Amino acid sequence: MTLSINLELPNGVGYDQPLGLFINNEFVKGVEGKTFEVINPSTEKVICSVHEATEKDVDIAVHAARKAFEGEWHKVTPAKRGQFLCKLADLFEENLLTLASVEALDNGKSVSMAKGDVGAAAACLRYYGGWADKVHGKVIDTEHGKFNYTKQEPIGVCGQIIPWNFPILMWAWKIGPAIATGNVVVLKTAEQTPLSGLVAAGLTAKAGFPPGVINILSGFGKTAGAAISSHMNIDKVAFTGSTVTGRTIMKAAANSNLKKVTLELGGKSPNIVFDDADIDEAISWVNFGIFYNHGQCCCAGSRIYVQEGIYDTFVEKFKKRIRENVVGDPFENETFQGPQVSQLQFDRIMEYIDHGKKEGAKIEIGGKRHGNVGYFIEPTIFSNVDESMKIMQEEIFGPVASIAKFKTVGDAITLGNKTTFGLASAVHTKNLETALTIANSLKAGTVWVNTYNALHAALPFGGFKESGIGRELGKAALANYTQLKTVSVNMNGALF
Ligand code: TXE
Repeated sequence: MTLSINLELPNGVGYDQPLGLFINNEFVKGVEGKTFEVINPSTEKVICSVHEATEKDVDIAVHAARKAFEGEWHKVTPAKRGQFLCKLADLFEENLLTLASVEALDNGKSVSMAKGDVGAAAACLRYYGGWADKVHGKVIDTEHGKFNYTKQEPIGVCGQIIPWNFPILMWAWKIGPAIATGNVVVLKTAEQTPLSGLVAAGLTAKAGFPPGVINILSGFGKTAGAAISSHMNIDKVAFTGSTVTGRTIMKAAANSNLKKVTLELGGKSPNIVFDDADIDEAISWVNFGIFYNHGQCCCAGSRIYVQEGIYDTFVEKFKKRIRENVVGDPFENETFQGPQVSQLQFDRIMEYIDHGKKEGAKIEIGGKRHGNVGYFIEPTIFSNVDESMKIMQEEIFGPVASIAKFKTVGDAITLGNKTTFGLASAVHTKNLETALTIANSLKAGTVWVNTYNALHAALPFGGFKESGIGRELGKAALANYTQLKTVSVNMNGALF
């Protein structure tokens, strides 16, 4: 099979899609010669096949990365690393429409939403480009005749495993802080969505990164992913995906070389609306919180709690609002919701919907497949739910909201925290005291007030409880990719 093909997309964008594994700044075939098909979730048809990385390819990529880390990359100044990242950000922006269109084709999100992802990915790369020469240690005084200082050193070869819900954005979230701090990476994209990551790989070579610094592999979790998490020559693994796989990766890290682990996992985030909120604004945020990206967000506001005084009005208005969410072709301008990413995800979500019905929850709207081609699901709302139900406890990762009533601030806090997850949350109210009481009481890595999905490259993002370990974005993410060295100098020669 060839190493690239020319693709013409429904919106007229034509481009060369790389198909190989990106190792040492070159696209290559996998050692075992395997390939796998990439499916368009809107049409269920094959887009193309890409080369598949197996354990041996992971090994080759790790070797290339190690060589770069110990060699040329080590000598590149922090300022230069920052320039490479900023150049890459420029290239993302220059290729914004192409990258967004590839994302729409492969993932199913609308081109307009995907443009937002590519813009945010460029902003993230540029943000970390800015940090590259500002990561410093400290001088620590202890006593006369001693000189102590700390250094923040890169960890080394970082394995990175990303999911399919935000392919290009997760690529940037992982690569930005790792490269800014002087590491090298072997990144595996998700098997459902390898295409944009390969286009971006080609851009890294154009941005001037030396060979071996950024390596991008297409492959499956149980083979390439497992090889990364158990590799003896990878110093750190960073993962975004399901909690189940997060546990597997942590075990593999423990059982191999105790590589450092950071995890960004699932969620079941509460979105709490008080009687005094601006109801129309709150509905817009609640709608965006759960139905954005077809519900395929780790921070999706899937548990909606509405105070009793406005509950009935809220449900009616919310249903009306949802009817305006255009479900359909990602290449149409007005589309808000495209297909789910795969047949497997479609089936999982439909099973949850069935389960909700069997458990006695009431479908207010939706609940069925949309159309008969592609993995489209109607935006769905369940009411009459309680905390014991599976649909209130497990991450559905689809366009399915559950809505329940509460009475007091105390009830809202208790309900909001009734989950093993702790990624995100939100509160809608005009009362500052209520907002801050909720913000201080919810056990979640992010609390949004009168907004939702308000992510920014400068704002740390990550989970309490079973939603993860470590933080992405912001200055906080730099700590995921540095290790502290303490140097203590004895300046008077004496033993004591
Ligand atoms: O996830 P996996 P799946 C949640 C969401 C979804 C569920 C299942 O609830 O319904 O996970 O999705 C790689 N060793 N999220 O099955 O398995 C895999 O190849 C190493 C939440 O797609 O976690 C892919 O690159 N790697 C989420 C990545 O892990 C392995 C985003 C994610 O796949 C591996 C996606 C293994 N043994 C799903 N097995 C979020 N937090 O945003 C798989 N992988």
